[in-house]
Amino acid sequence: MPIQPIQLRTEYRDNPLGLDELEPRLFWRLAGKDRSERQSAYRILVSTSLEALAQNIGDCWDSGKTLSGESAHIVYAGAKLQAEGRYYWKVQAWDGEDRASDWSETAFWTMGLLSREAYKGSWIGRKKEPDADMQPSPFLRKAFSAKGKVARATAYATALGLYEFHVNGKKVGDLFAPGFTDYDKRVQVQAYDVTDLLTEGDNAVGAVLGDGWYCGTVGFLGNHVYGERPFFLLQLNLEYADGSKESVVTDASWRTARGPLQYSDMILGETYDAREELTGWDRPGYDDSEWETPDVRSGYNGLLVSMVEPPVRITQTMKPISVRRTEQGTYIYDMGQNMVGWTEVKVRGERGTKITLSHAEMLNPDGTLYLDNLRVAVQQEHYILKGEGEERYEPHFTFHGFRYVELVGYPGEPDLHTIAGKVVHSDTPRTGTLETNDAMVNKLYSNITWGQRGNFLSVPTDCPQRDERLGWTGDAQIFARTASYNMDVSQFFTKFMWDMIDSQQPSGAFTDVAPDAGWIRHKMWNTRLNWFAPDNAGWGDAGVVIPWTLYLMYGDTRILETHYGAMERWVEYLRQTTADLIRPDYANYGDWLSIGADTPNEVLATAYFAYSTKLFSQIAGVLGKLEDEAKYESLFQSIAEAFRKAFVGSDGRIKGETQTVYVLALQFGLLTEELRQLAIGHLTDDIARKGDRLSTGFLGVGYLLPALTDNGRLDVAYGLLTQEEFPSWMYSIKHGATTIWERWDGWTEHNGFQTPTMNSFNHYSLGSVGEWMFRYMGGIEADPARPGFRHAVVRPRPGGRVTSASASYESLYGTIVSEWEKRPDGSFRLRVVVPANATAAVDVPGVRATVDGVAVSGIGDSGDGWAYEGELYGESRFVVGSGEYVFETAPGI
Ligand code: RAM
Repeated sequence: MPIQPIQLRTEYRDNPLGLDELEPRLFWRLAGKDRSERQSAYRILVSTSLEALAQNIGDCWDSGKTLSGESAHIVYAGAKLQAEGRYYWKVQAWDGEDRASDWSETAFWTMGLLSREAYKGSWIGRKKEPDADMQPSPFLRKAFSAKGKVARATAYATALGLYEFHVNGKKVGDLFAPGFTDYDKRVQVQAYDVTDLLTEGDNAVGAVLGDGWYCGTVGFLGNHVYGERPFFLLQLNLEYADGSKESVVTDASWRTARGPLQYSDMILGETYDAREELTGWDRPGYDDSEWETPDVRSGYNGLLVSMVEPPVRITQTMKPISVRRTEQGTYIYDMGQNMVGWTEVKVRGERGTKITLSHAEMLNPDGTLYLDNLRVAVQQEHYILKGEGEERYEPHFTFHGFRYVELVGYPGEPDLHTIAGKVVHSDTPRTGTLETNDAMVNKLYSNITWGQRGNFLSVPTDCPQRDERLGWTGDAQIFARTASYNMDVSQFFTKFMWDMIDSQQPSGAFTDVAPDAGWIRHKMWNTRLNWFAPDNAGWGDAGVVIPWTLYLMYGDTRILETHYGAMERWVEYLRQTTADLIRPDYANYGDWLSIGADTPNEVLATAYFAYSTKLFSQIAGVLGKLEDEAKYESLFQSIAEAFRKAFVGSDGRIKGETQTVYVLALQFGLLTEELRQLAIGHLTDDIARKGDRLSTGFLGVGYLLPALTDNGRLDVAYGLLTQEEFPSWMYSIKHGATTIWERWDGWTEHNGFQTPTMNSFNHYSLGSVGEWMFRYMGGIEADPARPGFRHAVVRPRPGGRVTSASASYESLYGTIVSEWEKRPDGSFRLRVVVPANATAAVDVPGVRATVDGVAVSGIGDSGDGWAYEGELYGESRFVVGSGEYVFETAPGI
């Protein structure tokens, strides 16, 4: 059997709807059982007709048999795509021996409306209630008649605010739509196929609106950041069986009313009065004569773009592990996990009874909820019963970060089945797994993934509980590589780059927070301190680091092309605001939340300036812009030289002498060979002096273990990984952490809780060690020359108390596995799986290797999917094609 194309995707997605990308990229994987399976050619057919496609007619595009091994990012190159077009496609592949596969199954995508003029509707909302401080959520509805059988119905919906869309009594779509963008500049539009929900004759559509990021509380910026109240826009396009067309759009003919949602705010929680439910409001035949005429907004100047980010969904339901009755008669539940989302509650009781659900991450020593770290956030729901048997309730436009839930005013005796925790985040499917022989290391990895689940909600937020929850760019860039091992963040970060672009300053500066939520525009930063300035080192650099990460992990060159100019402006901005290539002391966050170490701002900022410049030169190289590549490489060399002159002594000591100055200089390539040797000595001396402990903050921590490992001190890296004394990762785990904490000292035995003004227990930044765990410990590394894991480097590094590890990564080509064990006799076993159409270089720690139990003799090609390249510094190197291989090395090494 030759290879077979499977899992077709368009723009990284399964059958996406409403694209506005005129040259969408196509992806597939290849299934094949033999070793070294590869594709030598493909043929793609695209048609608007399933019948034509079945007859192998690609009337929109027939790529012809194309000699190419590429099976990802194939750019559509057929007839011009039309608004609302539905495009079916399939692909055939040829293997290395030129044997043709069967045609794949058919996939499709649809195009969106493509032009502003195509939106015929108006933005509608409900007038403010004069006396209410917190506004009730508006309900909107429209009854209409479909004059015949509906052959196709597509709804294009969005809101300034949040919306929940309903069609004939059914809720359609996902959570927190349309997502967080800079609403002054753009809003995402969601497309839904609602054909099956409509009937001939009477129908009804409706929406419930939430304030969301548009007009509700955003972080600590207060409310009304973009607008005063929410508005909804709908274009429902109907195609009848007879070919005629009709649209139902939002306009003044809709009806609006308030319903049971007294208020629902991201940061301030929700109150729901079930007595005010509008039963049947989203169905035809409902009497809306008492409802009001909606308020029509005059217009909107931002862009209407097709949804790029993955939808927010409930991905898991958690059961509490215990419940305890307090002296006050309330009940405190422990979910067993610090999680993000909300609680669903079941209740029976008298009409008018009010119950309250309160959420917290930690407990005070007296067992009460620790609420001090929430600042102005109120993680509470109030539910007022209608008293009609069992009632189930979960909130609508709010979310919380919590492990503990307090139930107040509950009628009767609640038990472990009364509540359930709903885990809510951007639905970025899991791509990584990692397990070792060490339970604490496994727990650390689990905590890292929970940090990501808890904080990737439309944008990468810093924390999910207090009044902040903003897209801090420094946090995002340091964690981006870890994030992309854990989950498929291709679309998530593609969208976030638009947020960064929308907030990029005219000067070229990328901001500390994106979307900047009006913060810069409204000059809400403190100019004297440069606090919340637009260009902090390690924050603004996200504008270069994130596209580069998407290139490495997904082989995405379009993201580099699209944002090339913006990245160039950033590097030029940095260049122009330096004196003699040394960045001024203008990086106020520094190595944020480092512990017992103060990295000088100018050292840190100059190092990051060099790093952004170097990445930009590499990006220019990838895009074939050779002049720029040379120009910025030479700028990088000059910055490195200026850095050494200004900050590095001949003894290799770097100004500040913190662990972070050493690791940044080492990892960004700022030192000469001689200085490198000296610097690694100073770094390890500092670690030893601190009792084998770290002192790095957000920026240093991501490079700490890589710097040690790359410079021959794997032993020190493992020592830090498994250090259990404060400050360390394991310290928090020893004290019950189920997520990564914002601060090393969020809670300590000696001081208890840190200052409540900034003490999140769910912040992923210090979890950027996940990158090292995959790249070095697990050993799954990307090769920048053949990115996206077309060619992987598998190089596991056993050490410390970690004697076995199993890592897997779901790449664009399929699953890569690196599973190893170091035995007490020193022998080493490694199982590697490489997906079809990919290859890997495998470095096995040890010599005298065998492959599948057969001793390797001499350098060369085995003819069985692998080639032995020989021994190198105590390692054996193989190059392998797809398939599964078991490598072993002799004992005693
Ligand atoms: C705090 C948050 C965030 C960080 C900024 C500098 O508000 O901890 O993670 O990026 O400060």
